[in-house]
Amino acid sequence: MLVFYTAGESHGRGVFAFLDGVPAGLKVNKTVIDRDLSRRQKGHGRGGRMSIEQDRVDVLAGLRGGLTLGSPILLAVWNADHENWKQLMDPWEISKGAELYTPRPGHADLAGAARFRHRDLRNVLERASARETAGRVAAGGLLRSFLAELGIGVNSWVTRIGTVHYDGPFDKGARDASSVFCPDDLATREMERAIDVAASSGDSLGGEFALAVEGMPAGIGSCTQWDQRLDAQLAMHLMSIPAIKAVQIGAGLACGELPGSRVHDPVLPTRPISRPTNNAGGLEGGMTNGMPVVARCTMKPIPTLLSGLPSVDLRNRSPAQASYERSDVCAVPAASVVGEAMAIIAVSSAILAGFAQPSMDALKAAFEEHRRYWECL
Ligand code: EPS
Repeated sequence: MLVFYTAGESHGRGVFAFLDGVPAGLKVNKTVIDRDLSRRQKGHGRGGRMSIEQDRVDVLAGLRGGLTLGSPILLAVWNADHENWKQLMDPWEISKGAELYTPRPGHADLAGAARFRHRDLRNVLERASARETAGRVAAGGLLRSFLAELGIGVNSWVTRIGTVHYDGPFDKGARDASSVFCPDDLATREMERAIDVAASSGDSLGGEFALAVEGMPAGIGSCTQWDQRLDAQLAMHLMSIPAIKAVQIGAGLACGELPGSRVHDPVLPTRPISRPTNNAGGLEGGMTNGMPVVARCTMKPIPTLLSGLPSVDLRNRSPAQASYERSDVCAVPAASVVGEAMAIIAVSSAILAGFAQPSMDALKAAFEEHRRYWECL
């Protein structure tokens, strides 16, 4: 079983990711993790904080000589900005001056004040901040090596910023050349423009990204128990990304409009068995069906607005404008990288549940035996 958690505050010392259940003997590639961390920091529309940070993974436990030990893994991404917040974020004694009392609509501030009875909303936002997703990407970057050993790859790309939509094919080179991680030149320019227009009026923009998991044999996940369904796990992992408001698998919403004859993908007598269409998004009955696993996530606009949304000062309930220090205008490209990490974690978790082995060699042998079985079915 894979255990994955994060810790850390946005302006504290760093963000940390804890992984347990990764088999021994996995060769981990630091460059792959750091590349993902760096991609997460990019994207047209990112704010001032990203010019302060240069995220890199620091391994605190669980690796020796580039290989996993089979013991718990602890990863750190240090916050360079902590230097500027030392007195305000000290674990023992803090100086005053950065308290917040006016909740930002759309952020965790108000609900967190009710949940934890914090008066100073900074105590909520420090953990609710999407800075936490650096820990997710570090963990996902490590597990990318695990999936690669099994012949599985995970990619995402941006398909919408505001009203600008792209529904063409995926191309990795084109995505990596795009300032908004959209594999199309024209759409990239229009998306950039939409972000600039939002920025110039003190506003923010959301959007959508797609992701695909390739190389999965059929039969990963399970139909026997609700929480073992891979579609449910994938949706939960993706929905947990800050600001994600909708997750669709395969044809998603369109399935509700079309008759069965146009939704269900025919089964062809090839070897391995194939499907001419992929409306199911690679998942049937909570298990992979041999087709790429395909999902889409919709992200709401960033809730911290330069223009300031109407709110109240919780000290006296008087009307007040939500506070603004600095913020991203659009973080959909960054979220798409977090989406890859969360999909990697969901899929790795399902594989480890199905093929639990303490060493990578034994797990690989069991997984490859399963793949051969599927390919000859
Ligand atoms: C965030 C606010 C901004 C973002 C941050 C998420 O940070 P700050 O409050 O320091 O200006 O830059 O995202 C990150 C730091 C990151 O690494 O993604 C928020 O309120 O959620």
